[in-house]
Amino acid sequence: MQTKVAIIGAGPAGALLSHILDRAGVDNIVLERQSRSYVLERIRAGVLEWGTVETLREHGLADRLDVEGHVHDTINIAWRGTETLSVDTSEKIDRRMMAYGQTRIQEDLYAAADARGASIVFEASDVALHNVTTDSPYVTYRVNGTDERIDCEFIAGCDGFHGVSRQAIPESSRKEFEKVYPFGWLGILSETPPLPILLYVNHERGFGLCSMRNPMLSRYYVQAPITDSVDDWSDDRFWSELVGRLPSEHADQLVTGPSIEKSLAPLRSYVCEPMRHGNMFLAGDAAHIVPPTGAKGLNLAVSDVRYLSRAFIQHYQGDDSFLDSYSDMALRRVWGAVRFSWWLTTLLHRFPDQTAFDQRAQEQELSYLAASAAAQTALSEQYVGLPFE
Ligand code: FAS
Ligand code: PHB
Repeated sequence: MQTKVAIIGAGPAGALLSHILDRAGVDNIVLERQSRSYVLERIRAGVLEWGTVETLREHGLADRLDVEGHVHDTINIAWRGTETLSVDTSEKIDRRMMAYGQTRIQEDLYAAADARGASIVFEASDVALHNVTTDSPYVTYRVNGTDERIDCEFIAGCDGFHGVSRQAIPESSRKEFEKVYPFGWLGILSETPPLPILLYVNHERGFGLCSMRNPMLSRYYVQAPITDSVDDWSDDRFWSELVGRLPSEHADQLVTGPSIEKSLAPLRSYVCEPMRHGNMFLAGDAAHIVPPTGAKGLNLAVSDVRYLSRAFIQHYQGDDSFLDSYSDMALRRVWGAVRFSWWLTTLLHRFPDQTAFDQRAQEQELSYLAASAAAQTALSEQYVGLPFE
């Protein structure tokens, strides 16, 4: 098989890249290790930067989002069990966020792929990248018991943190930056009415988060020891911990119910530099990971794809400037989101070796945030997402 761009991975990054390239007439084939249903069943991100909403709208992917999405005007942080600060991002920077689950975005991307007859190969195993530093790279893989090969001009590694593409950059050519956090997030979905606001919680027992997917589907998280497993967390224990970390004004509004999904996610910050090696380009979690505190993971995948799709399209129009600048441009936005996510994680979580001084210092920073319009503007523009380059 021949194509212009071979895309590894059909998560949000790969599926969106394929969509944009197809609309621009740039031929591509997507190879996905898992089945379509497996990808669609994964529960992940829930909050979209406004730039992500605009990107999906630009490419005809926002019909359902514009009906089912819930616009958030405020970021709210509760602390000390009694205080709550509310930052109105629309008042501070005239931009908002949208609550719309990644699962929905994946469904919308696959529906669009079906409608255009896209080439997505599911259950492709043993994907391997070859000759990435030559002008004739190719990808091999196995599907339905048959070995296959795709000759291409470029390879887009959109295969997530545990994919193979990043390994195509020799260790001698890549710099890796990593920070592993000493705790995880225990997340549940419940078919209950959510709180009316997006609410983060700093508490001496640990972090909490109240979010949503729709008016009858809530998404909640509590910080949990990384040594725990999901089996250590009954629904009763989860609700008791979450309610115990909330000020009473919010705890009284919380509607509990049976979990329909429960998972424990580890937290890490990770960046691979560069995001290009020869004619292979990384996008999304293949190149970087952020703790979900800043709601950046999915949004970074979208911004990488916005830059990379422009670079490929401009290349086929005779201009390589965006290809040549892709890695540096993407990494400027990645490091901005990585630093912000690290800062918010450090501010809101309880670290195992934390002292009474550290807890007081966190609470003082939250008091300052509550009192300072300048600090709230800085929080707003980073949370909602800085403008694209
Ligand atoms: P993805 O990992 O989504 O997709 C990569 C795809 O490549 C997968 O479908 C995988 O099957 C495929 N693949 C892997 N190896 C392959 C191979 N060798 N060959 C072919 N295909 C291969 N972000 C937030 O903003 N908020 C959150 O609350 C949040 N929660 C998360 C919870 C969990 C458990 C995880 C793992 C991530 C979470 N994230 C969250 C981050 C998440 O949303 C990612 O940022 C987002 O999925 C990134 O999209 P992709 O880069 O496409 O990577
Ligand atoms: C979610 O709704 O899943 C969510 C919201 C905000 C975050 C992380 C996850 O920071």
